[in-house]
Amino acid sequence: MCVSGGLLLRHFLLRTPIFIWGRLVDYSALMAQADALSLRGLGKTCPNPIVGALIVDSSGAVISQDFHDGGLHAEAKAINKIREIPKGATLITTLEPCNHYGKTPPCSDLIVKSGIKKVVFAVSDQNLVAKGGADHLRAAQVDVIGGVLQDQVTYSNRFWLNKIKNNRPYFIWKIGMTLDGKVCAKDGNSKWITSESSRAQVSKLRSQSDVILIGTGTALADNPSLNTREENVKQPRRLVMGHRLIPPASNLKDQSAQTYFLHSHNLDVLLDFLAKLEVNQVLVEAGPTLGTFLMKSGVIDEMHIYLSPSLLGSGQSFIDDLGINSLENRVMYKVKSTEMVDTDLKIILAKNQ
Ligand code: AOF
Ligand code: ZN
Repeated sequence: MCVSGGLLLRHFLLRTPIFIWGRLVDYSALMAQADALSLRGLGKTCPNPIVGALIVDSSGAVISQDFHDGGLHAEAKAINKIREIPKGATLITTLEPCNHYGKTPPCSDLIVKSGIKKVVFAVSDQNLVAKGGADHLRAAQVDVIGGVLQDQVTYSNRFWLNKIKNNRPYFIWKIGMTLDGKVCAKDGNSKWITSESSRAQVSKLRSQSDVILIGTGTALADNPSLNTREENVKQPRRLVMGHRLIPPASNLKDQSAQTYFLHSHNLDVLLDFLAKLEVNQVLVEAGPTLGTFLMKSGVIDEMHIYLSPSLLGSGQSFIDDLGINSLENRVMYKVKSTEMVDTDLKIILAKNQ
């Protein structure tokens, strides 16, 4: 059975496998592959989205795939890899193809020229200057299906999508703490609260981040480098917020990565600066002072908590007084996932996902 467009049918197709030339093609499985591919662009694409694209032939076999890494758009990279697009090929892409002349010509035009007659995408383009690719393709007789695996891909691209919606980057606060919420012992030692495997995960998260934010307090107390141990990646940019001066010998002043010093305690100044950097996402590795300030300001979209199965009883808490006196005013998050990382429990919490 060969299936083609039609609104009702399309609605049906989003939930069920389909057949191409008698073969079963499950678009959600292919979209999951494109989604996984897109994640390889994390930390490399700002101010733009992460995007993964696959081309399958009429039998449903993947014949080309690529992802956006800050250069050409994913669809263009996947198309350019094949000399001649075979008849009956389908493009699977996590984002609706763009429809504008920006750094590159519109992907919608390239798709039409390539002879691809079917495009399946997950999330509509929310960028006002680039949107409209699906309509352009349909007008050129290309069969277009949108919304496949939309929730999953929306989550993967939450940094870019939220930036468009909220006009500010997405903030992730990473905290390694004891069971009683301590990030530093009474003697001032804050190193190695969490396991080696947890620290390796944080290193990876750094490599996927657009900028890492700390306060001068953490800079002076811990002298962190904030580098990633991942190989073949650019070290993430570092941003230190606060008025105190950082000594020239500080690791943050080494040549491994670009570091910005923002001599301010003001949220608007921070957001203006981040807008100039055009980042989609900020990894906050701050201590309680800056962390509490950002939490009170309402910008912490997500927390990654590494909970060590240990107790200190005394020492510094990860968060200070939020000025909340009643339960109904407490700050609520949703648990997105839990995972054992060696001996630690990792909890990802998000506000609006
Ligand atoms: C990307 N990569 O794979 C796709 C994008 O700045 P420009 O000219 O490259 O255009 C960026 C816009 O293009 C972006 O905001 C999004 O709307 C659309 N699609 N962008 O960087 C891609 N497919
Ligand atoms: Zn494009």
